[in-house]
Amino acid sequence: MAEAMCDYAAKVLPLLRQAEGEIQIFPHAKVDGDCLGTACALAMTLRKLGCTSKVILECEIPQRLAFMGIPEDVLTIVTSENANEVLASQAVAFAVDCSEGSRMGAAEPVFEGASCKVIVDHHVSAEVKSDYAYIDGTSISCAELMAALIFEWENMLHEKLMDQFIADCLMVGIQSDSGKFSYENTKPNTFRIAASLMERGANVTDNAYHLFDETCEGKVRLHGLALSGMQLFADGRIAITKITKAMIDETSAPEGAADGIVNTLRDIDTVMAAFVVRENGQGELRVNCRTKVGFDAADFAKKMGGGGHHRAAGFTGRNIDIDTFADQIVKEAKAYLEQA
Ligand SMILES: [Mn+2]
Repeated sequence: MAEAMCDYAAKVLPLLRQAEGEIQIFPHAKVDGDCLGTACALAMTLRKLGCTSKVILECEIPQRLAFMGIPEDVLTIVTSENANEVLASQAVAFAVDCSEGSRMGAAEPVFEGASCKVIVDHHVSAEVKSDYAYIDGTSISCAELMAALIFEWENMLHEKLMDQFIADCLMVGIQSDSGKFSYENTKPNTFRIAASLMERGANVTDNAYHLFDETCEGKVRLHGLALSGMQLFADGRIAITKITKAMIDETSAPEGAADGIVNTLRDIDTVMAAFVVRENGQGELRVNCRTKVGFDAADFAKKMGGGGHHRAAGFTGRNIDIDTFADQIVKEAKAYLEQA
C-alpha cells in the first residue's frame, strides 16, 4: 500500500525546494503522452516554486506529440558527448513513469549517476532504490499521481500552481494511458482527477483528436489497400493481410502507418487471431499478431521465434517470400486452434 499522497507531498517538497542545482526529470525512452505530460507538468510546477527544472530526453519530441506545445527551454537532450556536463549540473534526479535508468535510453548514466533520486511511477518494479519513491501500481497513469501531488502542494502552500498548460499536460497523460478512459483499470478516481484538471482548463477534445484520431492521406490509403486484401480462414477465426513494400511506396505511407490495421482485423466478431505480415524494406517480414481469449498470442509467437503479450505479440520472417510466409502462418494458426 502506497503511503498517503499528502504525507509524500510534505516529505518531498523541502527536498526539491532546497535543491542547489537542476532538478532533472526523467521520462522513459520512446516517450509517450503519459511520461512526457507528467514530466513537463512537474517541470513547470517546480519553476513556479522557484526551482530550476529540466526534462531530460534521449531524443527530440516525436512529431505525434508536437501538439502539446512543450517549450524548448524545459528540455535537455542527452547525448554521449554532453552526459557528464548534464550530470554535473544536477541536484536531484526525478524519474516519472519509470523507476530505473535502464528504461531511459541514452539518459541512463545521468539518472544512475544521481546522488539523490525521487520517483513517481505507476509501474511496480522489483527493486526501487530511493527513499523518495511513490509507486502506485493501481493507478492507470503516472499523470494521475502527479496531478494528486501538485494538488497536495497547492493545499500545503495555499497557492495555485496548476495552470491551464500544466493541467493539459496531465490530461494528455491520463487520456493516453487510459485509452480515452476506456481501458480496464480506468477508475472512479481517474474521472475525479480528470474533472479537476478540466476545471483548470484542460482540453479533452483536442487532445483526443491528436492522440487517437489524427491521421494522414498515406496512412488512410495504406489501410484501405491492406483491409481490401484481407483473407479469412478457419470459419472466420483467423484473419490475415499482407503489406508489401510496393504498397507502402504506392501510398507514400509514413513510418508506422501500418499501426492499427491488425486491431481492425482482430475486432471482426468471428476472429480469434489476426495477423499483419509486412515487408520492412530490409529483407525481413514483420508480423504483428492480436488475439482474443482462447488464442495465446505470446505462446504462438514464441513457436514462431518471436514473443510478446497474451493478446499482442510479434515475430519475424527471414529468407522467405511474403506469400509463402503468410500461408505458413495460416497453417500454423489453424493447427494451434485445433489443439487448443
Ligand atoms: Mn504511463
